[in-house]
Amino acid sequence: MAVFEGTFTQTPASFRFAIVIARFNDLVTEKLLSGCQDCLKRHGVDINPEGTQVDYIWVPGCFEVPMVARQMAISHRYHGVICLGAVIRGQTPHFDYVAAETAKGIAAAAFQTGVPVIFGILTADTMTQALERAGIKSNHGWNYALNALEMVNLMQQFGESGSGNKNVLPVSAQNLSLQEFEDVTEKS
Ligand code: INI
Repeated sequence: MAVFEGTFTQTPASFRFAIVIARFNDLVTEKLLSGCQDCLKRHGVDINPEGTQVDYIWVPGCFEVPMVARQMAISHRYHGVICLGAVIRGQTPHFDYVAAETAKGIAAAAFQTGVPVIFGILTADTMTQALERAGIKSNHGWNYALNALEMVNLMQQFGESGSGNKNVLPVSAQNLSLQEFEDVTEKS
C-alpha cells in the first residue's frame, strides 16, 4: 500500500490555473487575490495575466462564482481552479443563501469534473473580521493558493504515467460541454 500527498515544490511551468474572483466586497477580494498571487509567484508560478500559467476571471458576486468555475473546469484548460470571494453577514438572511449556494456550487464543480476547485470564499460576520483574514492579520488568499498547489500535485500523482494529470485533456478535447466531457473521459 502507499501514502499519497501533494507537494508544493514541483509545479511544472506547463501547469495552468484559473482564478475566479467575485467583485462584491472587492475591498476584501482584491486583498485575497494579492495573497493568492504572492503564494503562487513564490512557488514559481508565472502570475502575469499576459503569461501562460494563470487566467483571471472576474464575476459580479460569489453567487456567480460556481457557474464560471465549473465552466473553467470543464474547459480542461486548467489543472486547478481557485475561487475567491467574501460573503459578509448583513441584517437579512441573504448571507445564508449566497454562502450556501456558493459552497454547494463550488463543491459540485470539483466533484463533477475531477479538477481541483478551491473554496477560497471567506464568510465573516463583519467587514473587520473579513479584512483581518484578508491581510490585516493573515491572508487566507495565500493559503487558498497553497491548497491549489497541493491538490494539483496530488491529482497529478493519480494521472497516467508520463502524460501528466489525466484530468487535463489535450487541446483537441478542450472547450467541451459537460456531456461531451463525460463522453471523452469515459473513453480515455
Ligand atoms: N455577493 C458576495 O460576493 N458577497 C456577499 O456578501 C453578498 N451579499 O451578502 O449580498 C453577495 N451578493 C451578491 C450575489 O453574490 C450576486 O452577485 C447577486 O445576487 C446577483 O446574482
